[in-house]
Amino acid sequence: MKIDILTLFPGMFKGPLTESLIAKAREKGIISIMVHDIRSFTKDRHRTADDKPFGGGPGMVMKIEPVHGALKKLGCTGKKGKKPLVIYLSPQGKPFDQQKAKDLSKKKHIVLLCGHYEGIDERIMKWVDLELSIGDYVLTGGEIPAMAVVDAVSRMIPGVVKEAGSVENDSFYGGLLDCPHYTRPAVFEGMKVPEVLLSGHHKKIEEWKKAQVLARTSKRRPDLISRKKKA
Ligand code: 9WO
Repeated sequence: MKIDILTLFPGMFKGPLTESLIAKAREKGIISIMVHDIRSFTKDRHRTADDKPFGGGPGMVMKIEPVHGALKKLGCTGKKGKKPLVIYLSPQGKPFDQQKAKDLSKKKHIVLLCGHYEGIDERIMKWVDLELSIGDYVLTGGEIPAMAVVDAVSRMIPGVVKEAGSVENDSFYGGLLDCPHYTRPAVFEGMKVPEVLLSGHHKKIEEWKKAQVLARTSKRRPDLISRKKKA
């Protein structure tokens, strides 16, 4: 899978893309992720990427020409042919969830467009296929949400996370909260690990996990239980 990220702040992506499982998946060639600086598509002497909003108001708006130039270079603006899926990250988008992550992980090529300041000139929406929100809060830009999408989508691609697909995603646990986890030591400052986990009794362990998943989810996120019943 190919992921292109368009941003005015490419440096923000260095950490998340060069550490841990995402870095490994890139090295293995399972995913190709490229970050492009929108400013490099400006054509004026001052490399202007933003301007004052028409109609007044606070802050700055990202200019359409450099963003359009970047989308054009990635083949997102043509009339025909297989085009990448262009996704804009904004609080106005549809909620991004595990199902969306799974769906997107099957795409060949996606482009994540990150706005900053008060956003991008609305006319850019002509080339945007999907607007996604990772939650109901406003950030300084779409960069962190783009990283969240890259991370969630990448781990759904076979080979990125060990045992992906089988264990949590398609099983009973899908759509519900995870159970608690423990590792050595078996006792820490007097706190014991639940006995059943040390018993070696696999059937009882599975039953315990299932009960934990249901108890936690109904207590903390009852909405997920009613959603699952409907699905
Ligand atoms: C700025 C602003 C200032 C005053 C009043 C309202 C305002 N809204 C915004 C705004 O939405 N700015 C955005 C900043 C423009 C697009 C990029 N930015 C962004 C994306 N912030 N938060 C997101 C985001 C994206 C996906 N999921 C959650 C949040």
